[in-house]
Amino acid sequence: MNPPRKRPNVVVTRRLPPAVETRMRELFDTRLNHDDKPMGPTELAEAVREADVLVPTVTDEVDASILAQAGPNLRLIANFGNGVDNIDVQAALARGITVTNTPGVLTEDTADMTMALILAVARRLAEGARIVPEDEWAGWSPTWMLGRRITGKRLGIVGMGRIGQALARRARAFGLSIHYHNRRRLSSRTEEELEATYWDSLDQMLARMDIVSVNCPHTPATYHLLSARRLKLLRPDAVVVNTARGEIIDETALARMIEAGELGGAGLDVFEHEPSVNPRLVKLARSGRVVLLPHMGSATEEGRVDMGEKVIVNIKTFMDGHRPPDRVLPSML
Ligand code: 8YV
Repeated sequence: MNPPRKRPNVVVTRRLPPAVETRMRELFDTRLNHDDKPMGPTELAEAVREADVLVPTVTDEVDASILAQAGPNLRLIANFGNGVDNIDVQAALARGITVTNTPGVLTEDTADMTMALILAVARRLAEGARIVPEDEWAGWSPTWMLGRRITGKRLGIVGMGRIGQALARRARAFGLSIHYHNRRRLSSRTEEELEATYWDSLDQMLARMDIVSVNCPHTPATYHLLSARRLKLLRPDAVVVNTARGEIIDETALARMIEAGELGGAGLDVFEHEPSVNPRLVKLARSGRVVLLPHMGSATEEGRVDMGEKVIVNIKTFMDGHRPPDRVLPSML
């Protein structure tokens, strides 16, 4: 008889929904982070030394120096999240560590939030929502709190993966015309279905859009993709929305241009140095031309449970000796 297989030692770096934590404890020898404090380099190094499987989130910087301290048992990093820019995937793969993520289950929620930010900036939702509770409403006026119409405007989507396409579907329903730039052009069938126009040149697309939404992953190739030079190509009343990663936009250049009236505004859910936010953007948010959210694009109860389920399936499949469904491959980086 084979000896019973040892349950894997799984270290989870943040609190997850109770149903997910309970199931993980049933299946694995799971170490939870009860006080939910983000782990610093010392705690992360300790976690990778002891774990067979690490379950990090966007708040964990699993870089090459952390991975260099991994113990011989660390075989899988099952990221609780879609983006894997918090992990040095190349360094992990070089050490024979498999990396997985949670694609698909946060697509609709993130696309909803992107659409909400487009509306919030164009129709001044955040400003308006402050006025009644702060007792500042003197009554209706025909010339007060005027935003900009959405219908008939051009939306340029930078990164037409799952989330970009889900956004395109929503935006069509709001009467926007859809334009996109992507590493790979979509099939003509999908383009027709989304009524989307492909731009091979990002620069040319940017110069013609009323609203630009960033929906690509953060990789070395997309770092500051919306650079100061590219932001200058935008129309002076254009709005920029980002629910992907802060690093994709040069935030300082963005803030400078909005301050100078060279851009219409921005709606941002993600920032380069989370949780700190560029003070110039914060100041602009007080004046109303910028709407800032604390990285809550995928924050729904259902989404978090689905993400947890994906993490569990990835770990279980891997531990059973099979290829986990959501492996991150070098070609995706
Ligand atoms: C998640 C995200 O909340 O999955 C992603 O890439 O940006 C977020 O929506 C976060 O990553 C969880 O780790």
